Amino acid sequence: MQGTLPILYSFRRCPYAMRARLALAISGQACELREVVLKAKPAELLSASAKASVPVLVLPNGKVIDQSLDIMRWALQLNDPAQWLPAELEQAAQVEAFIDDCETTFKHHLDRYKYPNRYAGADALQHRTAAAAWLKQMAQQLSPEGWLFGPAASLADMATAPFVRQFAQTDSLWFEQQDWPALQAWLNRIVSSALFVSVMHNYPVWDSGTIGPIFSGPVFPPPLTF
Ligand SMILES: N[C@@H](CCC(=O)N[C@@H](CS)C(=O)NCC(=O)O)C(=O)O
Repeated sequence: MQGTLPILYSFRRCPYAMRARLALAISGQACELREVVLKAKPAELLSASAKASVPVLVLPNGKVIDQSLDIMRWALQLNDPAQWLPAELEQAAQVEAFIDDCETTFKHHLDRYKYPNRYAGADALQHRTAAAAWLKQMAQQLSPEGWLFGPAASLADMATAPFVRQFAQTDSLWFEQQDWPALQAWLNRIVSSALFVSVMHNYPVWDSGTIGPIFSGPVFPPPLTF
């Protein structure tokens, strides 16, 4: 049954779901959270979105948003206290292109580095090298303040950090040994933030037909700069 809060179908470790939760949390938009198991998706998720990937957000009016970036934009358009959305059209296009490149080029190599057995003929180390080259280029883009587009965090940082985190965790010792101080600092700053920690809370798997727990971000004292 649909209540007054949006329903978020989520999977804690999914980088797409992570970024959706980041935007929902910073916007202050509370949701009913339904933690799913990807191998046993609940009927409610399948009927909301035939595509059945997570995250999926079902609004109280029945509208379904089933792309993580669209969920981010929806939440930030309601409330964007840290000004993650680019203010200018030209920058918006650059941010869009950057996120797209991360999801295609970087993620292609990340998946084959992390799960070589799922891809016939994939050489994990070759893909690690290719992903690392992408990251080196990304690091060159970091501003003196340590963010991808300008002096503060933006949609680009938040939409891509969950994928870089996944890359770092694949072999954390190797990642820490690389000479990428600015990139490592960028990732650490994001994943150790109160916001990120809050969206990684462990919720029990949702039982079909029940009401899930309320998900909402931490309350930050103004001014909010992250
Ligand atoms: N383009 C989608 C991709 C979401 C996606 O691929 N999520 C993965 C989990 S990380 C998923 O649900 N895969 C479907 C499955 O494993 O059955 C988005 O941005 O929301």
